[in-house]
Amino acid sequence: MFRFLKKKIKKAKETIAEKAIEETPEEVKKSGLGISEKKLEEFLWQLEIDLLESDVAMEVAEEIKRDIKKKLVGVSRKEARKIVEKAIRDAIYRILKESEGDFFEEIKSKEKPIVIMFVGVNGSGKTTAIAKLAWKLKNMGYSCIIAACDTFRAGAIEQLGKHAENLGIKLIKHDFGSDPAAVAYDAIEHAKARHKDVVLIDTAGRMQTNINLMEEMKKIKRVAKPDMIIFVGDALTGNDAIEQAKKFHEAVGIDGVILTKVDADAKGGTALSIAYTIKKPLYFIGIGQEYDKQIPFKADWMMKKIFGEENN
Ligand SMILES: Nc1nc2c(ncn2[C@@H]2O[C@H](COP(=O)(O)OP(=O)(O)O)[C@@H](O)[C@H]2O)c(=O)[nH]1
Ligand SMILES: [Mg+2]
Repeated sequence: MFRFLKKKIKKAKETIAEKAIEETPEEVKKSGLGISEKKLEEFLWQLEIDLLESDVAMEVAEEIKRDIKKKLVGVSRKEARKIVEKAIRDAIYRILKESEGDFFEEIKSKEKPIVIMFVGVNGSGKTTAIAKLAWKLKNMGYSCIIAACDTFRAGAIEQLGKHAENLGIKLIKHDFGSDPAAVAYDAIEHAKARHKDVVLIDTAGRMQTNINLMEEMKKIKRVAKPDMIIFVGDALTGNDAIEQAKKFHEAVGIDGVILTKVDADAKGGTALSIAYTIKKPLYFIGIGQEYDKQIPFKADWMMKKIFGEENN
């Protein structure tokens, strides 16, 4: 996980602490400064490219660069060496910390049934994320209903049906090709009648540029009036996932993010930047196919992965 990002950050730490200081002209050093602004710019430029190559979103890479620069320009030579690592760490930690959110705390205060709608392109991992969350919610004592509103993709209803059966959770479904908003409506009515706690609405994917898809999402939203809309993105698609998140956010408004397939993500930039880019929390990350492989996103967890010594 995050091998790329880890390597790039390590490189930045070393080059700024060694080369940027060494290569700062004598006359600047004599004035007591550790790194000249020009030298620092050069190395931060390289860091920015490295971050972009690790799937970090442009605006996030720039923010990190600005943050580091603020801390390092004008410090003494002795100080510079000491604070390079801290400056880089702090810049990244601030972004990660802002990405945190407590999903379970968030739903606690909501009136039941709590309706949660999941959106995202085909294959991003919506159905799996719903099954994992339903498993978790059930273990926490919430009663759940799942609404099979992906009536578009062949096999989608059966896939969800299998999960529902495994988990012992009621699935509300109509036929393939039917109106997804009607399925959502039925599921919510069912939940109200049976005093269920949570309704999880699965939706169809296709492409985020597909106008029909966005219209369909808006219609489901109008009918279901969800308490929360969660965008599900695939970490492996990098900046695409971030662009998708923005598109869905524009169309229906997103309250939080689940990033899937993080277990297979060698880069790491998507996890670092997706929530920060749309200013919504990254509630969970998917780290495998099993039900228990979806964990709340924590800044400290990711810091350990990208600054820690262990090789993963
Ligand atoms: N390795 C891994 N695979 C995942 C994860 N989440 C989903 N998948 C796989 O990604 C594929 C697409 O998932 P699915 O839930 O059907 O996506 P949907 O089209 O958005 O509903 C499936 O083969 C899942 O098993 C994850 O966190 N890690
Ligand atoms: Mg699906």
